[in-house]
Amino acid sequence: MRPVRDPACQLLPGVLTRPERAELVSWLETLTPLWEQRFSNVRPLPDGASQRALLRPVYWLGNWQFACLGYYEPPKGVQDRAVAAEPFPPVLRGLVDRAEAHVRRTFPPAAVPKGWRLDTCLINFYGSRDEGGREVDVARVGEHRDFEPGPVASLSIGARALFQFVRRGRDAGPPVRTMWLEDGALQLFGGPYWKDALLHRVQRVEPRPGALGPPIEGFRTRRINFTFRHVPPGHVVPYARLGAVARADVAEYVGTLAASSPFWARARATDERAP
Ligand SMILES: O=C(O)CCC(=O)C(=O)O
Repeated sequence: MRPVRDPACQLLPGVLTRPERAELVSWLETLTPLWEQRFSNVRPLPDGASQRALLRPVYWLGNWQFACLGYYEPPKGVQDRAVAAEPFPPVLRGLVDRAEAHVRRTFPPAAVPKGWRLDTCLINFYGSRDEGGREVDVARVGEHRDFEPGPVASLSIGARALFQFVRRGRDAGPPVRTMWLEDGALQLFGGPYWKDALLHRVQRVEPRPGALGPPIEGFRTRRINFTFRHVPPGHVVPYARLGAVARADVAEYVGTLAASSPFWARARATDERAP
């Protein structure tokens, strides 16, 4: 890994070897991503909101931030937000160890909080949805920020994506920085400017024939992004210890995950034994 000009916002091309990429693609095929609803089905919807599916299927490692529980958002939104999930497979563990070492070597020290580790991973599946036989492109993410503390590392595979940083409240104006995220590239950003003052978004993903990753009913994936973040371990809750309402919110998702993941099958069995 070699540093680039701005230490708090870097783009490192080609971080995976061919065998690592092949291992990652085979491992991805074992996953059953979830296509979550944005809000709870057991609690009232927020004022003015209507229920909808997320634009894309997802899978989480380290901890799962179910959309219906609200995402991890310290300092207030930390309880029952991050549910203990599967560990990283060896190929991602190796990449994350290299990324953490690179961040510690090249980032401004003030941008790396004490205890920071890349212990959480959101895997986003970008592509098109089948709507009555018509392919509808939903490969984008609107402007937002990631609330987990410290730098994030983002690995892309598949079709390249147009990624932009924009000023908060001025997203119709010119982007502050535009990057093409290519297959095998690792993007790193952190610190108060890139991570907190600006928002980021994926504007579009280039076309690509065929499909990537596991089969997902009604969806064709052409890009997969892994966003690694940090959630302090004290804020990660095992499924069996989630509050009763939160557990009811996610029970069906956990049932789906348990059907193909030994980790989630154990989490669910532990919950069934709980008093
Ligand atoms: O897909 C990407 O490159 C960015 C994903 C992202 O912004 C996020 O997961 O918060």
